[in-house]
Amino acid sequence: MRKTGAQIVWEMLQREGVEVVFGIPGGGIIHTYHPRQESGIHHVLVRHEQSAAHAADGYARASGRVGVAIATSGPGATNLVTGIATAMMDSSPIVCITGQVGTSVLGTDAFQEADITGITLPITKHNFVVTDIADLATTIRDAFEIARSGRPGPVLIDLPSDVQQAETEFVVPEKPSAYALRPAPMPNPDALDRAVELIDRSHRPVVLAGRGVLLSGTADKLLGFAEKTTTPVAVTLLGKGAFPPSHPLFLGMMGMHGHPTANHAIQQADLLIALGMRFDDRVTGNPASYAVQARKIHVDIDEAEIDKVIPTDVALHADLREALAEMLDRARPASHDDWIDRLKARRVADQDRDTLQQPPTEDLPAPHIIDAIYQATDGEAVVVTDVGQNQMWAAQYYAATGHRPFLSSGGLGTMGFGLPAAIGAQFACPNDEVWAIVGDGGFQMSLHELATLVQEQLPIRIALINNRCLGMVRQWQTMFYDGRYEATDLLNPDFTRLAEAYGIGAYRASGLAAAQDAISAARDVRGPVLVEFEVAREGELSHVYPMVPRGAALDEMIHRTPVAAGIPTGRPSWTAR
Ligand SMILES: Cc1ncc(C[n+]2csc(CCOP(=O)(O)OP(=O)(O)O)c2C)c(N)n1
Repeated sequence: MRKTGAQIVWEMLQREGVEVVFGIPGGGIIHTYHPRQESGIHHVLVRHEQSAAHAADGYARASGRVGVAIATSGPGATNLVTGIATAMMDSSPIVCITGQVGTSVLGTDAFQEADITGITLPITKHNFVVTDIADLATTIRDAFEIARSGRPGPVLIDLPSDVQQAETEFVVPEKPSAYALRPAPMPNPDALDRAVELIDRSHRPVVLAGRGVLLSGTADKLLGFAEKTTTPVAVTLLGKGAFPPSHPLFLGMMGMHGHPTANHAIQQADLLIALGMRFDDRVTGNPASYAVQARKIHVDIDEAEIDKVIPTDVALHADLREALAEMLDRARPASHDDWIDRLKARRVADQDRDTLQQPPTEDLPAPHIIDAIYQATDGEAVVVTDVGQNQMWAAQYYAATGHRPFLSSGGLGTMGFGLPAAIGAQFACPNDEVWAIVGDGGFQMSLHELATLVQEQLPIRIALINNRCLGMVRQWQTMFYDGRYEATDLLNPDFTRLAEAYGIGAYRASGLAAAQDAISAARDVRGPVLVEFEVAREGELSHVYPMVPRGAALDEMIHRTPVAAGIPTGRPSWTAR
């Protein structure tokens, strides 16, 4: 049957199982939008193309499927760039479709022409310009295959307007092209032997679990391995959910604002087993002093990550599904009693320094807000963070069980990610309670999407942690730049009235009891809702602790000054995250 390029786009999206796309139309992509209705695919009209990419990314992260963003040529396409880079850094599979000027004027600086494939070359897993309609169907098939296979990532398809309009005989591609099909690497048997030998010989092993564990669906194998070999497990920010947070072998999140027990364990370990993680500098602290006593086994599906930052003793370029199954099968059972006792003692000492162990004062400490959301939702909400202190507090105090996704921009640290990514997550999990935890700075980079929430009637709960400043940068200025507050204090609008202007119900809370009431009221609202929490801009409570200063060793953490250590709150807080 003959079809236009535009019709082929929707036909192929349907065949890929796409239910929803996020975008904004324009002259360069108008032909493609025209036959959209016949496809039955839902289009979400966001208010900025960056949000389209973040929403597609949020959808992908929360559903495990490929997210789709659409933009027009020129400024529409370039507005996608930050969202694409965000997805690339965090291995999120999205396909972006951009309009382009017609092939006859390509390269002439035609109206709204931008070389988007050139611009996105370093931040996409792959990109295409389709100049011949005969290639279109196969290109879309390949784009989805490349986005989701191996280490997932963003793929961009640039579509000149004449290709969108042209007609051809539509033939369904039977399978992706050979170059798009890369078989998963199998673990090298010698490397596996050496890995198992190191595991069997170790006395102080630690597993470092990253997003790769979640992407490969190997959390159950990790649990089996940890229990069989009595190996404690620390997770990266993006690995939250890879290991049950209430498990006695769980150490917590590692890194700059990680759990002190996790960082301490890494520095004391004699073996690190790194699974689907990439030794980001926020995770290692100073690489020269990183886990110097430990041998390192690194399993990753992306060969480029191995030996990139931390030299390994055993490199396993492999799919975790194969490698971890082998390690689980072949490693000898062990108990490591001394090591586990040491870490338990350490955990008890660390617990006393936790903010939740301090009685809340008149000021509302942000950790207590996150904890109140955690308690109210029984840890079963889909949580999407923005970037900054709000992100770190959410990561520290909202335990991710793995039943529901915990979404955060880790690699790029993109402010403005939270709200649009929550839109995508709500489409991926329509029956789940979605909380977007944002700061007042990042919220103002994305609040135009309040209109999208209303238009789509998405029941997203926005927890706005308002400290009237760019908190994380201000924290650094307090701690490392002599308290010189350069460009970090914000003059904010009245956020509750702003939300109301969009037709969104809003609450404001400034003490713990009011915060708990507001959370409970917000949970009863059927549509979108905003809760603004007023928190301190100054003083100890305004900082995220603990913290590894830049350039320091991972266990050289700065802790909050203990006010009244050891006051019980009824919940062993640090053990459950
Ligand atoms: C797009 C972007 N611009 C700048 C930064 C640098 N940055 C990191 S955290 C931060 C402060 C964030 O402030 P806010 O959103 O209010 O959150 P808070 O840290 O106060 O929780 C800034 C400016 C960034 N990460 N992303």
